Amino acid sequence: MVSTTVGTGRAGTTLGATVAAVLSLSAVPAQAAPAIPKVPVVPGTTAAPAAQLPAPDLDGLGTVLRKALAGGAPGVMARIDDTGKVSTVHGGVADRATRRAMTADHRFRAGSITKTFSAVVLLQLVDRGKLRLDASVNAYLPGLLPDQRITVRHVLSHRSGLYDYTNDMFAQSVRGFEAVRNKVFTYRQLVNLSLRKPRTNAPGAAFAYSNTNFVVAGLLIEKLTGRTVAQEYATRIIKPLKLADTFYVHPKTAIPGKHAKGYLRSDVAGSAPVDATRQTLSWAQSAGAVISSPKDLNTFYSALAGGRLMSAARLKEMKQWKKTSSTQAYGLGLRSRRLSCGISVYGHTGAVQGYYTYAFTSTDGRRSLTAVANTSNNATVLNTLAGTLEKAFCGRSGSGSGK
Ligand code: HEL
Repeated sequence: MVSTTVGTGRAGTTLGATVAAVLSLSAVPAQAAPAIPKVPVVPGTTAAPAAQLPAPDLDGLGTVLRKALAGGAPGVMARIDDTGKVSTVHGGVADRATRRAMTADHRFRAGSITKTFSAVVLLQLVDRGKLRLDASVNAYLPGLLPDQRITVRHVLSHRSGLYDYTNDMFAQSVRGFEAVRNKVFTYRQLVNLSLRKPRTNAPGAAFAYSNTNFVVAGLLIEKLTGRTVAQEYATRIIKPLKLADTFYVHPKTAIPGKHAKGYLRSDVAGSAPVDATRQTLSWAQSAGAVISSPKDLNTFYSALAGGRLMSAARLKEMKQWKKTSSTQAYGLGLRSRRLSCGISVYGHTGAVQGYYTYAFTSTDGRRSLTAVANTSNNATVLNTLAGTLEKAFCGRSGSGSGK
């Protein structure tokens, strides 16, 4: 595991050079935690500027990432951007066949982080008076949905009740993936897969995470702009923020340039993981097909939180949190998590075949973390990776897998 810090801060430190060393270091003694005042909060309400955040705990971050490697991730990478100071931690391999080392500058599939991209485009359209959040989806896409009461806001907050068709698609992880990895769907085909099943709740009545909602978002983007989702991401987000590692290549199957290969764990114990790197991701599109890098996702969420992607009024609406658990909440294409030190961060998670991602930012956007493991269908790694937020934003007082 290797960690470096560049920018205005201290020189880089090396935690260990090989995966073997990493795994043998998993019992690193916990460091003494500095006294950090706890602030009583509800999710998403603490506006702690990055300047007031505890310093990131890079050693703790390394420990969390070692646990992810021990849990079965071939490689891990994390990057913190903190008001100009960049810290990275990485370990393991980006490619199991060649043993090429993982470093924190690899591109990967960001999965549902794409949902924030789609929400940003739609909120920009609200800003321009082209879309109303409380209008029926069918007002823009006549006849699409069987319930006139489903609004744009319901869709972006996962409160529409539209069934998630991926539940059935990936009931068997490898077989389900192989069945769709080269397929090209239209948005309407995906919506129709959902509509074969009853709604999970009445419009607005409950939170029920569903990819179908953000497929509808893609349809709205294309209908309202007359352009493709790829074009809208490019002109509204990728080019203005100069995100050189961020792509939407659907239905092409390759990740351009330097990238980590992604490995899908089989449901069958003892079976080798499947190299899932190449796929159309057509089953997700505007719900999950963005390719990016830790650097770019940190830039993206910092820009979002810093108010550079939409008006203050729209950002406020994006952050109208509804609780989904005691520590988590969902806004519009945006997650909020309250950490053990009382600080809330927001961003999104991603889980597509081969890749797990956490990309979150402080409420002022000045400190951002992206952490990635090139595995999936592995709950141990997914849960372990959540500990990176604690180490990045709570510092040494952060709880979780890093201690
Ligand atoms: S699921 C999530 C995550 N989101 C949702 C979306 C995404 N990803 C998917 O819908 C893919 C589901 C299949 C992934 C696959 C695997 O692990 O590779 N799992 C199986 O096949 C299981 N049988 C809510 C976790 C999010 O964090 O928002 O990304």
